[in-house]
Amino acid sequence: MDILERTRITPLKAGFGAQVGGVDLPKADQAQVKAVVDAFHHHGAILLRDQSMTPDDLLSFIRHFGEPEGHTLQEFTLPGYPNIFILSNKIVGGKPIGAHNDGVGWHTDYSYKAEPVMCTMLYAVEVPPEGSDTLLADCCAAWDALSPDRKAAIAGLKLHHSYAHFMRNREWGAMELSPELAAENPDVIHPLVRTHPADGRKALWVSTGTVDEVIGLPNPEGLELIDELVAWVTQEQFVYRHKWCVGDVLMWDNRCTLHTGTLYDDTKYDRLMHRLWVKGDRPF
Ligand SMILES: O=C(O)CCC(=O)C(=O)O
Ligand SMILES: [Fe+2]
Repeated sequence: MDILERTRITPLKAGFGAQVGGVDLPKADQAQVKAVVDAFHHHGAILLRDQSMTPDDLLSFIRHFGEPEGHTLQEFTLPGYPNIFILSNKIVGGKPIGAHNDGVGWHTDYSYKAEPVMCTMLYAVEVPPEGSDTLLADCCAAWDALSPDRKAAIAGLKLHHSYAHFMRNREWGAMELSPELAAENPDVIHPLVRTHPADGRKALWVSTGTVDEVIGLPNPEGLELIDELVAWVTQEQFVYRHKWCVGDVLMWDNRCTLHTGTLYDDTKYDRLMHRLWVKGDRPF
């Protein structure tokens, strides 16, 4: 059987994302892994269901995409695994084991860094039977759908991103940065329209949370433009809604997507995800 027969690729939604079937990740051969990595770089997101991955399996697999990135808040990493971050509402021994509701609100990961993470992987260990979906927006389709005039008007804009601004204003766990975190996370400027290095496709790379200014466009107009563009990118026609099952591996390409978590009834249900990041390049 050739690689195409063994590895079934179907879109997550028309024109976006790829569900890859027929692959058992810890046992995958080189050709299968290459097909999975290629699908990732060209489709914006990939999903593999029914996986059974130890922390070491997750780390070996993610290395096919690049070098794992460390996490900003080390207190929520898996003991012994600084590159595996825990998203959870669970409390063990009186202490939260992970970050809860961390990704609620449209954003792209690590956008407050000069080299934001290229890829985010979530592996579902425990999922609520309802709620907690993860939504991915296709920033390339959103860019392509703009009129030529609108594209020309916004093409050269640059955004100011600030971790301090994000942490001060977020809905859950708002805080002022410690002097150490502030020193590790200076503000950065990124283009609004980002080019994908795999094939040159353009993405409308807007975000909420870390963006506090459009360079050269004073507030409130700057932030009004951001709100308008985020509303454009996150229209239903550009969004894939992922409903979680235990064993799902979902990976998205932060160079061309926005994502958000959603709430769930955390008084009734537990959620536990392992998150891994892959280092990225400076956006252009
Ligand atoms: O929990 C989720 O569904 C999304 C979390 C998120 O934004 C992230 O891990 O980067
Ligand atoms: Fe995120």
